[in-house]
Amino acid sequence: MSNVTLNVEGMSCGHCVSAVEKAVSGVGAAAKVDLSAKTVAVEYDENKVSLNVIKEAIEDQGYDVV
Ligand SMILES: [Cu+2]
Repeated sequence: MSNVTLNVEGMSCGHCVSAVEKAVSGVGAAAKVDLSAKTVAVEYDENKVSLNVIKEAIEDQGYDVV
């Protein structure tokens, strides 16, 4: 398992949190959003999903991974 914390711009409320967490779980990873820190801690199995796919899933929801 890999753990990476991403800085994500554009998240502002609980709806954003669930959108991001749902998007990440949709590609087979787990996400924990810290709204005030603007971070998303992701945990994933690098044999199953790449970090790029996770980033794209978040960006597809309209947020910027910086
Ligand atoms: Cu929101």
